[in-house]
Amino acid sequence: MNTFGQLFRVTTFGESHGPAIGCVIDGCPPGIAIAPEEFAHDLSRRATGKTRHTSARHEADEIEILSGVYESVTTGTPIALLIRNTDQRSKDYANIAQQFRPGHADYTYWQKYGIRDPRGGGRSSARETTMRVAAAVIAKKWLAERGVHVRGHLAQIGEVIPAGHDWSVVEDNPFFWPHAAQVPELEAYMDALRKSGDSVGAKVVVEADGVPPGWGEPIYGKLDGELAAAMMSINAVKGVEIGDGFASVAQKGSEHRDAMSPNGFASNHAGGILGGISSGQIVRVAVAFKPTSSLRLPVDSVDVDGNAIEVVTTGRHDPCVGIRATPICEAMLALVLIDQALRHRAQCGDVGPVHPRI
Ligand code: EPS
Repeated sequence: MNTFGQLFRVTTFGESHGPAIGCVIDGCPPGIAIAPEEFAHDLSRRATGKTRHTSARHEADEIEILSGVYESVTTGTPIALLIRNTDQRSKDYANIAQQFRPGHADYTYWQKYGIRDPRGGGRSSARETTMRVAAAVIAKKWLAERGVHVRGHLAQIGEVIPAGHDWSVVEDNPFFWPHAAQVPELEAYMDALRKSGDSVGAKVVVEADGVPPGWGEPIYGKLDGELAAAMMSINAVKGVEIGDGFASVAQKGSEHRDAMSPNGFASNHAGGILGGISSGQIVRVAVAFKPTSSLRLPVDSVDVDGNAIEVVTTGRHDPCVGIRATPICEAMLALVLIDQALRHRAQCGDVGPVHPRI
């Protein structure tokens, strides 16, 4: 399955070292103004090669709009977006073409299909997430026209957590970190990690403001259920929390419930979702990324013939793929929201709530 969404359907295609990656968006509303240059900002936020803390691969990530847009406005017909790969170094993968990297998808792809494209991780590469971000540029635009805004930040790298929270600094540092004073500490942490040859996990928090009450479908199309599936579909994701998430386990009901008054909700433990439907509060999602498995540190493994071997991965790998993941999680949040908004409009006739909101 390479398609996501029911009414705003995004199909991505392509491999990391193939000639190109791309997507087709079917069901996009007509009339959204979108020019090729509007993709650059989010694509660059996600891209490799921008700082020493991410993979050194340099891709221009230039979007070609092949269809569905006329005179910079969406027409309602399928939108095809293409990005040509230009900086593949497939020889980096020659040694591991017949080997399995412990912790990597190359073993499971091989078992499932009997064949795999080992170059750059093929389809399982983080390169695929480029097209999610591209598709979400259009979704974000449609949502913004309806007062819905999506943003995110990094909330943990390894054992380091933010010592403060200021949204205004998130876009000014290479880590999407919400506390500027810690950036030198993170730089030193990542430099030491990179030198050691190891990798580390990370947590991203994304939120959507302005979502009206009513988006999300009971029972199987729950907003939180679809958000979990969307985030889990990103490579390297191992956990998703909505609102207080796993911390809810230790809470009492009297603490977890969000008191209501004519002035609104007193708190937001629920993460803006009740019964799978948006409550009108900020929708908040936390996403856990595992440490990258492509390491130059040797590890025991097997080859395709079942022989015991020692694997060493060379190449330009991210020591913490979560560092680039904030725009990807934002993209999946936007794609879920536009799809749910269109589904709500299809059934209920409008994107807004039925009753005045509290
Ligand atoms: C990736 C490995 C690296 C990264 C790549 C994701 O690929 P390569 O070995 O070809 O340099 O550069 O990320 C991207 C190219 C991208 O655009 O995100 C992996 O194994 O997932």
